[in-house]
Amino acid sequence: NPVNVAVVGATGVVGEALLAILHERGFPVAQLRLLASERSAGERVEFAGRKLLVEDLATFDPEGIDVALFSAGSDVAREHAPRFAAAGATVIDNSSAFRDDPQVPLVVAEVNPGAIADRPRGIIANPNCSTMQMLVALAPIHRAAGIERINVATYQSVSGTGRGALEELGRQTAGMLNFREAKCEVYPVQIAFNVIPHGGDFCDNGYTTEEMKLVHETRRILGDDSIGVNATVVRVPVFYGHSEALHIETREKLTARQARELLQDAPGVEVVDEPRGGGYPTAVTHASGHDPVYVGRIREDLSHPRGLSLWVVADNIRKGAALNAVQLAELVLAGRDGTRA
Ligand code: 11C
Repeated sequence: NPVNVAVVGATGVVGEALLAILHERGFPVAQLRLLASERSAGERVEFAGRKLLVEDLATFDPEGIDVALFSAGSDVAREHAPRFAAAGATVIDNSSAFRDDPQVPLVVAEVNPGAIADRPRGIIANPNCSTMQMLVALAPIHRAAGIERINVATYQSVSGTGRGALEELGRQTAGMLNFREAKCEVYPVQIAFNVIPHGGDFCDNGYTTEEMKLVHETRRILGDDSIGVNATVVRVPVFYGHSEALHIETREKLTARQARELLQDAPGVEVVDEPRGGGYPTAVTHASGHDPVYVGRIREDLSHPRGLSLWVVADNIRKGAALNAVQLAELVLAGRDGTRA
């Protein structure tokens, strides 16, 4: 049965993708309400060929909303998600606000879908994009051979930072090609023609918040606190699609061929691994605008008897955020218990 859906953060980069994906997948929408801050309220946004009005979240009454897809940052989620849940909606939140709340499941649709059933607060958390794609690729390997340790370096596109960052990369690139100096407003240093070893904020331990999300979210989603994760998050001048170089150590030996075969059968994964003819996935040639998590360059680590190296690429706005949120909403509808959507 169609349900009433609210999209919170409807004018953002992820909000826009949420609307496109709801439409593409034929999500059963009865009524769709688009919400944003007062600043964006009054704008019109397209859904299924119609221009819908964006309403002010602060004054919106959530009564009657069945599913609320939040993509408006942690502060907004902390303030408003509980209000929607109290009114009977199931909230799926894209921010990091609830990801370490034991009462809020943290779910990747292909990895731990069963976890959504236990949601006492009526809220489900969507993982961070770099964790999301890493675990779609690694969960099948973890199930088959057990992962002891993950070393990951990310190459994250600017869309992960939001619309302002997309504009900054475009502006700096165009400006520099015209011999103008780069103006930095979103990133602390120039992003055009550069790579920046910094995503999120720095923590006291020297890592960044983006790096620590890879540690904590991985353990929580795979349900194994013994997994060691060491991450370096890097921002690159790419518009859409995050790439990751993964080096993992498994408990049981897994050959590259075995890993390739496992991943060929894994949900949500597409293996692109014929590297000689350029058969490896990249953000631009494969990921951007597409749903799968692409895996290539699968090979055995020359320096470790149970080590594997992989290259993993996905659209951070789709699988990394909006697509997974819609998949979770689909799972919620599939498991409806009659009291909550
Ligand atoms: C980025 N992963 O690429 C981030 C954006 O915790 O959901 C999303 C932040 C989050 O910068």
